[in-house]
Amino acid sequence: MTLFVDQVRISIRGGAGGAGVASYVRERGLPRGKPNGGSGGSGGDVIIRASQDVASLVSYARHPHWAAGDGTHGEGDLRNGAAGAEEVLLVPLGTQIILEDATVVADLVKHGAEITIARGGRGGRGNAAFVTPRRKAPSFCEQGEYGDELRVTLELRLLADAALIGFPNAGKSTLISRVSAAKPKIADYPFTTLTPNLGMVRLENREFLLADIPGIIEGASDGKGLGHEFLRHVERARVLVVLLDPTPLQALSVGEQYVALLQELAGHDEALASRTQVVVVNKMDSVGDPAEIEAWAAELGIEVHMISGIAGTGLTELIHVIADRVGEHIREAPERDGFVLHRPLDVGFVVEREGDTWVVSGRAAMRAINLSDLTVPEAADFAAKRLKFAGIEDALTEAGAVSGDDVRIGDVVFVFSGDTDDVDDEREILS
Ligand SMILES: Nc1nc2c(ncn2[C@@H]2O[C@H](COP(=O)(O)OP(=O)(O)OP(=O)(O)O)[C@@H](O)[C@H]2O)c(=O)[nH]1
Ligand SMILES: [Mg+2]
Repeated sequence: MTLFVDQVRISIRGGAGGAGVASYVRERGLPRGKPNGGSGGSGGDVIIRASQDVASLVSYARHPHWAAGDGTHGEGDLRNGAAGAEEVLLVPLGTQIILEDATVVADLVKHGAEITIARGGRGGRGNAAFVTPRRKAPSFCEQGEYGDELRVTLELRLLADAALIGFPNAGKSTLISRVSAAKPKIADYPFTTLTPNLGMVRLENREFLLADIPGIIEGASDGKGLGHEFLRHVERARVLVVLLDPTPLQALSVGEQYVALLQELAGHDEALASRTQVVVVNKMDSVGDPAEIEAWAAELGIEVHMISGIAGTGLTELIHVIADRVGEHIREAPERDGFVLHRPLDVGFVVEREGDTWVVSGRAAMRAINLSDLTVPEAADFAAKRLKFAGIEDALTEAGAVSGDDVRIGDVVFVFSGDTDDVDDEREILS
């Protein structure tokens, strides 16, 4: 049995940035030469990319944790650390990426479409980067930043050209096995097919991708049976092939099956009810009465194709009809558009009150205090300037903080003073 996974939750971490270093040129006779501490390398990003060479999400079900490489630390002599390797997760075409708050951030439809889902942390700067005319020998440096960490759900929605829709036992799997190389299980009990089968149908240099999904029953769109879970795979099919079964294997007549199937499709997604259809009555080798079926079709004003999957009658004509409808659809809408949302990078901060303490969180706040040793006065002074530069000092004042209040950022607690010097002279290194 081939394992088919169409929804999987994974956790992802961008690489951590390497730390900067504080070091000094060694010169004879001088205790401390010029600062020459290099910066840490940035952490690698995690990228999710669609690839036509990947057929399922099964490898992610087996391996749900992914991380990009960490940057290495800076060294003396102005040597910067190396950047961490990026991690690229290849997924099948038609994969959607969904955040924990249910936002769909990407729908990767085309080969090569990608999203940077987790950014690596910035490398910390070495002390050489903090030299200014007023600060000739900084003794502090930055730590590396952590990379983004998140959980996402990958959800596959097949991109078949045509999809077979029918009640269990209608003969969907038999049909796909006759017109393509797909080899699904076939049996006369309902829900023989448990996961979708895909088959490439080729005839006289025409071709289209056909999907066979588990049978749909009444109430499927409310979650009954198996079909519901798989309806998402017909959402993007250009053409729906509605397969009806006239034999006593079905409790409903052909006409009733048709009505019920359309109801389930509409219940799942209104747009599905108006999708191009090819209506087929199968098993005409058995009990079907062509005159009766013709009369029913005429009454509804639809075209019906009568075939026998087992005997193979009517199949060539049916394939041409499906290929025609698929072709028309492709001319109208050549590309199925995916998308990638460009989320603004989370660089902000939030000020909250916790008892007597002001708590500031967010990336900008962590950046401000991301120095190697805040007990060094010049480092603490620099952190204060950064808080001002990032607008955090103003935000605290606005929130009601006064000199002497405790402010906590991450693990660091300090006393608010709100009177930091002007920061204009260091704009570049404060960011
Ligand atoms: N007489 C007749 N029987 C058929 C024909 N096509 C399929 N069958 C029979 O109908 C039964 C169900 O066939 P499947 O192809 O497994 O049906 P399915 O629609 O895939 O069923 P599920 O996977 O359960 O949804 C089997 O016993 C088939 O042999 C046909 O053209 N004529
Ligand atoms: Mg089947």
